Amino acid sequence: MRTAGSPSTISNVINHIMSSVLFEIRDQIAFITLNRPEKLNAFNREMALLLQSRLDECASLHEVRAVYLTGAGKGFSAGQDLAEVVDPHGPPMSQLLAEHYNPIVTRIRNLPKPVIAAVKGVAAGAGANIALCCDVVVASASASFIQAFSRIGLIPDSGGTYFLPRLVGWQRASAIAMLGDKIVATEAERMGMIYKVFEEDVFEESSKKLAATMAALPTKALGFTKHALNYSAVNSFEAQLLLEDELQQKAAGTKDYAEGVQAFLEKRPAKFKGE
Ligand code: T3D
Repeated sequence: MRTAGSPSTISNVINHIMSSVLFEIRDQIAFITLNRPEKLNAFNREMALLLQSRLDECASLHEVRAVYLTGAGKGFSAGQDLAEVVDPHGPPMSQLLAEHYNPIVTRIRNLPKPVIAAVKGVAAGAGANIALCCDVVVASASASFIQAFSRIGLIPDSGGTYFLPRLVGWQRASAIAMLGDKIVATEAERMGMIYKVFEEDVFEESSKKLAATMAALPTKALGFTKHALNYSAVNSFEAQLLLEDELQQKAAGTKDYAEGVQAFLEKRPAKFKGE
């Protein structure tokens, strides 16, 4: 096990515990935990910038083959810390999207590794949309998703107006975004907003098992798949076929492809290394 910024002294231990983003690498999975539980993990500037730097580490570290993003305490994240937006010393509105949320969702989409959002409790505002931009979103039975923006006179951000209609269709996205309804996990699963709901008592174990499964897959091929899916939203059919061709050539050049084919022919499970 490797813990980035491993605590070695008492003050490091305290810093680690008090950090607004916890980070640990175990069994090739980077566990990122939003850690302001007393505020339902609402984002302040520190948390937004720390999350970005942890995602950068996930991109650069070869040993990381999947990312597991979750929240500490009873919620995933309640979005922007609203106390910070009225704080005269807080970041101005002009910084919030440009320096906080847009770089976070862009990093998640551009990370060539699977990112699993494990949502327990509430995911609201930017917290909901950061979860929804992840590759696979799973939730505990008591989780919920709220496009809380209209409740305070804002519009869905953090990619919400991009991902929501693609996930659940225009009509539902339009109603959910405007009404700011609380969508419970089972309903979110039924409408395709999220991948799967796990019962409360098995949520942690099941969601981590899913992350482990993804970390053992051919990482480069998953990265290329993610790239292709990113472009499928904007490409023409012809352009998408060309992109698939280009990425398939790259996938075919990986060691994991050679291993996958060999394992099939030898009738044994493949041992992928993410290379
Ligand atoms: O200018 C901009 O804001 C641009 C940026 C936009 C991005 C956004 O994300 S905008 C959307 C911001 N988020 C919200 O509007 C959600 C606000 N929170 C809520 O509506 C409710 O807390 C929830 C529906 C999410 C959960 O309700 P509940 O009853 O389970 O929990 P609670 O009691 O309301 O919250 C628990 C504590 O967390 C509470 O603190 P306290 O009273 O115990 O000291 C509450 O104030 C705090 N908290 C929850 N959300 C936020 C928050 N504190 C600051 N900011 C929050 N967003």
